[in-house]
Amino acid sequence: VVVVLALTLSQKADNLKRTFIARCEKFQGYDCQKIWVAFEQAHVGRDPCNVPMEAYDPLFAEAPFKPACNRMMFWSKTKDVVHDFTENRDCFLTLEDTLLGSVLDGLTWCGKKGSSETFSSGCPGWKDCEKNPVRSFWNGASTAFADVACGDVTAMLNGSITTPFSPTSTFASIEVKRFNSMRVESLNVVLVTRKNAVTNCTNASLRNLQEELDDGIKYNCTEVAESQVLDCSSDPEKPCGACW
Ligand code: ZNA
Repeated sequence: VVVVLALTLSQKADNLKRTFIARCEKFQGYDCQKIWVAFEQAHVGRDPCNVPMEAYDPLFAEAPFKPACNRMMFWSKTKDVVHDFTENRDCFLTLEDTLLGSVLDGLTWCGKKGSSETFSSGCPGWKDCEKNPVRSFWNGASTAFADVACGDVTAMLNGSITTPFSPTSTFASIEVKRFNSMRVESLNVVLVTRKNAVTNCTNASLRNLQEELDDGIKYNCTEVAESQVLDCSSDPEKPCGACW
């Protein structure tokens, strides 16, 4: 039983590497083996509850986030609709459209003290401990991606919840704080609404968002029906500026 279990575990980690490399190879001009090694060294052999986000700095140096002024899209609680949109249209770029974001999206991984392997099961969950390898990666990636934000920045937030700008979200706790008025001209919130929307642009949490912004960054908010976002993803002829 122990042998079968050990085989299953190592096979899962092999799958993770295969997925990582296959997704990475969709991007031209990178050494994916080298990127994998930088990824491994961030978590391998470490206590899976004690991986700081700085552990990923060598990985971020290997495949840096490049600024895409006026096209950068942040999001919170809108994962499906935002990626449906960015997969179909070139208007905007989310973190998950970058090399490292797309390679690791949806994956779970960790190391173990005294082991040189990467595991893809038996890893701490998002909330089990703060410094787990997955959460630290996304915190570090969100920091680095927000640091290069420039021009007019867009954020897709969820108008079907009472607190679209939640203080505990990555968007509020990390990304907004990194927007620098030297680089970022404006933040444009797209508040995605459904028929029974509970929130509009006058929402209290969005007032907090405006107060959080670095002085000099302009702020706009537009309520957009989810159906309108989906229509625009399926119509590549429609100019990006006509979506909302
Ligand atoms: N692609 C990701 O898995 C991911 C992306 C994870 C964390 C952060 N990001 C960045 S930050 C993303 O590119 C957006 O710009 C920002 C969204 O983060 P958020 O404001 O915290 O929004 P959210 O919808 O609460 O969380 C985003 C994602 O984080 C989720 O889809 C999950 O993958 C993960 N997550 C957040 N909270 C939990 C969680 N996973 C498990 N348990 C949780 N409690």
